[in-house]
Amino acid sequence: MEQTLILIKPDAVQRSLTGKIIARFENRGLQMVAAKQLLVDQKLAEEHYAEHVGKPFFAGLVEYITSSPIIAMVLAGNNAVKVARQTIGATDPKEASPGTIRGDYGIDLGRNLVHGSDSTESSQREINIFFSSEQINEWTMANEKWIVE
Ligand code: DAT
Ligand code: MG
Repeated sequence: MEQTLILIKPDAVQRSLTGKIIARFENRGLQMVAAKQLLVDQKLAEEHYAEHVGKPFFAGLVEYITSSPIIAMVLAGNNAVKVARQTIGATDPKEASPGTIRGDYGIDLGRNLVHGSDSTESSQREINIFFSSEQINEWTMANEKWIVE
């Protein structure tokens, strides 16, 4: 069973889109196996976005993700990484297809609502930054009750 890290970013939390966004993933068949609200600090932000160190938008990205609370969650399901990325849509909301989260709720690249891991390697690294193994719902992971038979 694959896992992916999703962050509901400051803009989406401030706009009270949390429930609508979680529903998109649940409707798709992904199962929430961990979740918390937190204010990301500088160190956590730099660790999470390590792949973007040195890029011109890095400082702004860190400033933004630390600016107000986010929701971090782990979603599980078959091909969870790819399925979540499809549900989220293209990085730039202007380019994201209608029907995706970014395509339906956003217009600004710097305020694109949601983060989703881009590979299984990234997801394991990112999940470990935000959650301990004890915080993952092992019962749900072990009992694939949500899978439609
Ligand atoms: P994604 O979030 O789709 O995985 P990414 O990993 O390439 O996209 O970039 C991380 C975030 O950084 C992205 O969600 C928004 C921001 N970002 C990416 N490219 C940018 C750019 N050219 N200018 C400003 N912000 C950018
Ligand atoms: Mg990315």
